Amino acid sequence: MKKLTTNQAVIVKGIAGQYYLHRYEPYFEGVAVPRGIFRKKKTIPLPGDLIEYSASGDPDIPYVIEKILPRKNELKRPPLANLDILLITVSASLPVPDFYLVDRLTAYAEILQITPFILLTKTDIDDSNVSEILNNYCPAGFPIYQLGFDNETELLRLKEDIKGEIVAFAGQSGVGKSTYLNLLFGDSLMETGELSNKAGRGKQTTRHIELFPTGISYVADTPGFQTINLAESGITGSQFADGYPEIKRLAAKCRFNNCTHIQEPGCAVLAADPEQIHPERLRRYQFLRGELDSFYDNMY
Ligand SMILES: Nc1nc2c(ncn2[C@@H]2O[C@H](COP(=O)(O)OP(=O)(O)O)[C@@H](O)[C@H]2O)c(=O)[nH]1
Ligand SMILES: [Mg+2]
Ligand SMILES: [Zn+2]
Repeated sequence: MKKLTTNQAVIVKGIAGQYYLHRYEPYFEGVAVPRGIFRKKKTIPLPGDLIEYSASGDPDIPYVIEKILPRKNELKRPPLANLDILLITVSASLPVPDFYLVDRLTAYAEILQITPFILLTKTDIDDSNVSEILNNYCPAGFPIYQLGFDNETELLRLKEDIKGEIVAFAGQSGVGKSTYLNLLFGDSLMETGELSNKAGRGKQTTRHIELFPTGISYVADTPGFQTINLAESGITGSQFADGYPEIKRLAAKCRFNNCTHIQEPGCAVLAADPEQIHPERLRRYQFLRGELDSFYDNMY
């Protein structure tokens, strides 16, 4: 995340037109309403937005959002701006890894300029799948963390690498998202209860996304990334291919510059070694690409 100055903050939550601002350095917390101009322009502030604020003079709502800084990315579902890192959680034991889901999530993240981290959990229970997962995702260059209840070092390395960033968990149910959320931030998540109560303003039934300042980073309390529909997100076939760093690297050498890497002659991706792109990851890419291309073909 960008370093903030003293008139800037992060929106951590918005309820009924009021926005909860936070900054670590120097520490700041406050409630704000946007200037009228946003309403006219139909710009809706989102959690994760970096904003500039000023004092309003109103003791109930002491701040005004003057400006939303340019967004690095904007997610529709869940509604969130400027996500830096997606913590894609995969179990080395049970549940059996859903490689298609991991591929869709990594591609989605890459396309939106979110860094995909692979959190490989339960390595203390079973490490027989570890090398397969590493072989699939190392060629892409994604940071991978081998986590287990016996591996404190790797957890500390992860903690260090998410410092100052806006992060969210993703992955199948049962892989350890809640477990590692607590292992990473447990104590500080308790403390943020105070901020969220203040933000609660009585009974709140509608679903909203909230970023928790964890003392280290901001973590989204979203269950929204257990699945991702690429076509629904408006991602095209060629964008999808660019979501694979190892394909992107090789594609420059394909004979055709619109190569889909499915069956073209002179395709450098099809000709690559298993260390450059894992054969199963390539096969899954081809399946997902075919699915995406036929979705768009059928639309017109
Ligand atoms: N041994 C071991 N168990 C784990 C690990 N991560 C998660 N678990 C267990 O797996 C189960 C599901 O974890 P949970 O965090 O609820 O998964 P979620 O559905 O992704 O939030 C729980 O019983 C956890 O204790 C791990 O690294 N090692
Ligand atoms: Mg959970
Ligand atoms: Zn190709």
